[in-house]
Amino acid sequence: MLQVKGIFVSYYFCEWDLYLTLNMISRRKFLAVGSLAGASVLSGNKSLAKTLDDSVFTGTPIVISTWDFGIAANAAAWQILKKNGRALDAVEIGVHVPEADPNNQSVGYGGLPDRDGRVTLDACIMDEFGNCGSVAALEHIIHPISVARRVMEKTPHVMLVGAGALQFALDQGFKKENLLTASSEKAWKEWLKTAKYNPEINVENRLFSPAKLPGNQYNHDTIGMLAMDAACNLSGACTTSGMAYKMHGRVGDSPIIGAGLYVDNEIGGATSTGVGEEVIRNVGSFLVVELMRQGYSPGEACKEAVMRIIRKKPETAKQIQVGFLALNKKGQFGGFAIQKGFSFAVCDQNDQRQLIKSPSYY
Ligand code: SD4
Repeated sequence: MLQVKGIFVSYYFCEWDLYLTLNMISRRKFLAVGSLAGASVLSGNKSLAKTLDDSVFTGTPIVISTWDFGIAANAAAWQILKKNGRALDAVEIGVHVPEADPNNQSVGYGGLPDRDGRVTLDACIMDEFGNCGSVAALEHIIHPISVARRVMEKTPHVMLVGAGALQFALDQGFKKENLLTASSEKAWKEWLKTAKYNPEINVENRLFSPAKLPGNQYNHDTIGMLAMDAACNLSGACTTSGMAYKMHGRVGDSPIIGAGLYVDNEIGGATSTGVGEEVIRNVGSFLVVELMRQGYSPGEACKEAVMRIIRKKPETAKQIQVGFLALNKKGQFGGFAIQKGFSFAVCDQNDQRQLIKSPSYY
C-alpha cells in the first residue's frame, strides 16, 4: 500500500492505472463523512466500511464508455447520476444517444446492415444485483437496450432472439420502425459490388478529429457503458448493430453476458468492442472482472484479456481490433486494445467530457 495525503490507495504496477488513480484522488470529493469513509472504500477495508452508515456515505458517481461518441452518451447518463439516480437508469438512457443517432452506423438506427441488407441489433444490460437481460438479432426497434431491460425485468429469461425478441418488443409497446437509413443502404449497395467481409480496424477513428466530436459520421462503433452511482452501485450496458455485412443471423459478443458485458457489484464491470468472435472465445468481459477480483487493476485486467486473444490467435490478432474497458468498485478505470486507435470517454463530477486514448498491444 502507498499512502498519499492520508488516503490509502492500492499500489499499481501499471503506470496508466496509477496515473488515473492519483489523478482521480486529487480531484475526488468525499462527501458527508470525509476521508475516513473515503479511505475505507478506496482500500476495500470492509470491516471499517461496516462501521459506516451507508445512508450517510455518498460516493462519487462516474460513467465511462467506448469510443469517441461515448462523450455524448456519458453526458446523457450524467443527467441521472448527478441527481443521485441509479446506475442502471443512467446506462440505459446514456446508450439511447448513439442508438437513436442516424449518423452512427454501428449502433441502432442507421446501423450498417447485414449482407442481406437487414439491420439486426444486439444489446444487453446488467444491474447491481446480477440481473441481466439481452436481445440478439433484433430488427426494427430503435432502442434494443430498453427491450433488453424489459427482458430482464418482465420475463423469467435472460435472452430473447430474432423474431421472438421482436414479438416481445411489440407486445411491450415498442414501435416497429425502418432502421436502414438512406446512407447505410447506399453503403451496403456499394459493398455488394465486391461483397467481401473484411472488418476494418478502427473505422470509428479513421478520420478522428476532436473538432468533429462527438458522435458524428466519423466516429462510430458499438457502445459499451459502465457506471457507478452515488450509492456505489454498478451497472452496465452494451448495444450495437454488430459487424457490418455479417451473415444474417450472426450474433456477436455484445449481447452475450460475460462476453460483451459483465458486472459484479462486489468487484467491478467490464465491456468490450471490436471483433466479437474473439471476445466470445475468451469470455472476455467476465475474464476482466475475474482478473480484477484477483487483484488486477482495471487496465491490467483489460491488458491480460487482450493478451489471451493475441496468444491464442497471434496471426488473427494482427488483423483485427478488440478493446476492453473496465471500471472497478473503487471508481478506477482502465482500457486496453489490440491495435492503436481505441478510445474511451470518461465523465465524473469534475469533467464530463474526457476522452482517453487507450493503450494497445501494437
Ligand atoms: C460485434 N463487438 O458485433 C461487436 C461489434 C463491435 O467494434 O464492437 N465493433 O462483434
